[in-house]
Amino acid sequence: MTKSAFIAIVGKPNVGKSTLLNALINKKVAIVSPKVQTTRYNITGVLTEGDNQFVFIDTPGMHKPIHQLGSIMDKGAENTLYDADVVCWVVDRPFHQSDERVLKRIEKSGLPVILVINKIDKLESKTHIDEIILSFIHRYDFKEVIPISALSQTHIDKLKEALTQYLIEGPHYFPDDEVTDQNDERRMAELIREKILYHTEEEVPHSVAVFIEHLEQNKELNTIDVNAVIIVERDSQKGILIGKNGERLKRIGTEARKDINRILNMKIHLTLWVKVKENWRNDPGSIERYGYGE
Ligand SMILES: Nc1nc2c(ncn2[C@@H]2O[C@H](COP(=O)(O)OP(=O)(O)OP(=O)(O)O)[C@@H](O)[C@H]2O)c(=O)[nH]1
Ligand SMILES: [Mg+2]
Repeated sequence: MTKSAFIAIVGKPNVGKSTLLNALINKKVAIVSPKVQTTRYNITGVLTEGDNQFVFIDTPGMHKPIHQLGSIMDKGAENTLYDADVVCWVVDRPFHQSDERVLKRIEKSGLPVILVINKIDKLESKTHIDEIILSFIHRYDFKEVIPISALSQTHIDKLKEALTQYLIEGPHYFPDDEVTDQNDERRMAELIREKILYHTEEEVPHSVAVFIEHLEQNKELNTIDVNAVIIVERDSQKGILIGKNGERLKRIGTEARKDINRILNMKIHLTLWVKVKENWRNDPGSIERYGYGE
């Protein structure tokens, strides 16, 4: 008998939700970066093991938004809670007032929740893990508390094991060989954005949108020609992104191409264009066009 479960992965920005998704399905379907608010929309990662299908939904970090984009992200994360069977609430430090936002929504959902303490590779001692556990444990009736390291893939199996009890008999919702709901263009645009997140600082990474404008098979070279557009909010940001003699943009392009080649198994010829669209994060039309709409 086939079984499946929808598992929402929620928490504050930067706690390691996307790293966890990739570790759980053992494939890179969500981009990861040291910057907050890396993930901008819900990303489905599917793991099918025989009769069991786990459908993980990675979500944008829940935060108090200051732009319309942020508001869509934050709301999108909340909405996964109303469709899920079980929740993994990922944390990486003791309870703080900023966790209230997540807690309130979890309480509203009434769902079974596993508290996932991430980044234990970074914590100095067991005392520190206990301190985090103690700060959370009385705030919700957690089904389990599981300390893990998504980065070093420690105790991922334990978490998966705990999740098997939430599988429900019924059909699989995705083909058994499918790993994500995102198409190749989306994944390419995201991998390009990931490189930008690593190579820029302060407001720039948050002001960037990436979309694929054109994609065409080049039969002679046996490659795919890809034109990607990088949107920034100001001319000064365009300058930063391009860099001296175009060096930064070139590096971003090279790294993105290598990743696309390796992860999506596509040999591409990548051309990047940088355009300015002022205040796009507050413009619903632009948000939609760049692929981050509701
Ligand atoms: N040391 C350590 N770092 C981790 C671990 N998991 C994630 N990180 C790092 O934490 C940072 C944030 O990881 P993400 O997976 O992008 O975090 P996120 O929760 O998806 O962030 P948003 O999408 O912005 O909400 C990255 O630099 C990761 O490499 C871990 O287990 N240990
Ligand atoms: Mg993320």
